[in-house]
This record gives sequence, structure tokens and C-alpha cells, in this order.
Amino acid sequence: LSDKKVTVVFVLGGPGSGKGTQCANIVEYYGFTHLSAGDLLRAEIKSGSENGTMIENMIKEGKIVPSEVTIKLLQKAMLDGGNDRFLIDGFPRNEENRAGFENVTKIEPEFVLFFECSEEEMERRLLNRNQGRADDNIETIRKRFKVFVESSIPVVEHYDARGKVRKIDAGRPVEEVFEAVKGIFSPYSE
Ligand code: UP5
Ligand code: MG
Repeated sequence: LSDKKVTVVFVLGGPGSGKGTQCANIVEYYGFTHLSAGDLLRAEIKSGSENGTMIENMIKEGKIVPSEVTIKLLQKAMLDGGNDRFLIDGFPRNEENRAGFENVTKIEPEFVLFFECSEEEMERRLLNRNQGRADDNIETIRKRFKVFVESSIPVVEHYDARGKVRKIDAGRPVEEVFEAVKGIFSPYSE
């Protein structure tokens, strides 16, 4: 993987900030492959893998799964993907994730797309989502917010200090957020 020249964009933002929604738009317009770390972990639970129960328990508690598990899933998806441009959504969520990915893959992100949104708005969106996610209940949502502030914001700060963060006001309607996203991705038009 490290021999191949790949473009990776990390898509970060709090729970319900709209990462998945906007990634779907970016895929359509800019030919990236979307890899949601959360989706890969949920697929791993469904597949009945030996780590499934551990992952399921961590997600229910809003905790971050050990990075070796997530990195292995991301690496496999990147190799299977057949593309050289990837949006990695919802990862890295803590310093361990970040350092682990860098060490294992030797890949540095092109930039970090960061969706900024109030907790009030994110809570409203998650409680309205109704897709049966085990972590979309008020108790787990509060835990996810806490983990985001304590563990994931430091990752954003790490990249911000290196001039890599592209911040978007994600509290607006989907179409408006995507207009702002386009401004950042236009150099990546195919
Ligand atoms: N919606 C979206 N945009 C909107 C807008 N502009 N205006 C109004 N509504 C909007 O959107 C959420 C909902 O809001 C949807 O109903 C949407 O229609 C609406 P979505 O695009 O799904 O937001 P997203 O940011 O993707 O929210 P998600 O809940 O997926 O974020 P999380 O970061 O919480 O979830 P993720 O799947 O990444 O992780 C889940 C758990 O997995 C973590 O808590 C953790 O336990 C585990 N995990 C790890 O351990 N390690 C990892 O690396 C990744 C995950
Ligand atoms: Mg998501």
C-alpha cells in the first residue's frame, strides 16, 4: 500500500455532524472511495468475526475500538478498493489511532476535512435518524460527545498545527454544507 501513491483525506467531526452524508456527495462529484471506519466496524460485527462482540460492546459504550482492529479493516478496504483516492470518515479518533495508522501505512493525509457543529444540533439529528443504530440513544450519544471532545479534538489540533485542517460550518442545511465542501475539493476534480 505504501508503494502506491494514494491520496487520503480524513473526514472528522462530532457524532451526527454529517460526515457520512457529505462523503456520499464527494464520492459522486470527485471520484473518491468512501471508507467509514464506523461502517467497517459494524460490518465486522455482522460478519460474526471473533472481534465482533468486543466491537459491539465498545460501540454501545461510545468507546474507541483498539486501533489495530480498525487499521486492519481500513488497510484491507483500501487494497480491495482499486482506487487511489480515499475519504476516511470517522478515523483517526484519538492519538493512538493517528500514530498507529501513520506507522503502519506510512500514509499522511492530504488534508483533514473537519465538520464543526453544535452538540444541540448533532443530538437532534442523531435522535431523528431512526436507522436502528445501537448507539443512537441519549445515554450513548452523551458518551460519544464526551469521547469526541476528550480524544478526537486533540487529533484535529495535531493536524491544525500542521496547517492541514479545512474547517466547515456543518450546522447549516445539507446543500449549503456541500457548497462549502466543493470549495475545498475543486482542485481534486477529475
Ligand atoms: N444530517 C446530515 N447532515 C445534515 C444537515 N446538514 N442538516 C440536517 N440534517 C443532517 O448524519 C446524521 C443524521 O443527520 C442523518 O440522519 C442525516 O440525514 C442528518 P450523518 O451524515 O450520518 O453524520 P455522521 O457525522 O456520519 O454521524 P455518525 O453518527 O456516523 O458519526 P459518529 O462519528 O458518531 O459514528 P461512526 O460510525 O463514525 O462511529 C460509531 C462508533 O464506532 C464510535 O462511537 C466508536 O465507538 C466506533 N468507532 C471506533 O471505535 N473507531 C473508529 O475509527 C470509528 C468508529
Ligand atoms: Mg457516519
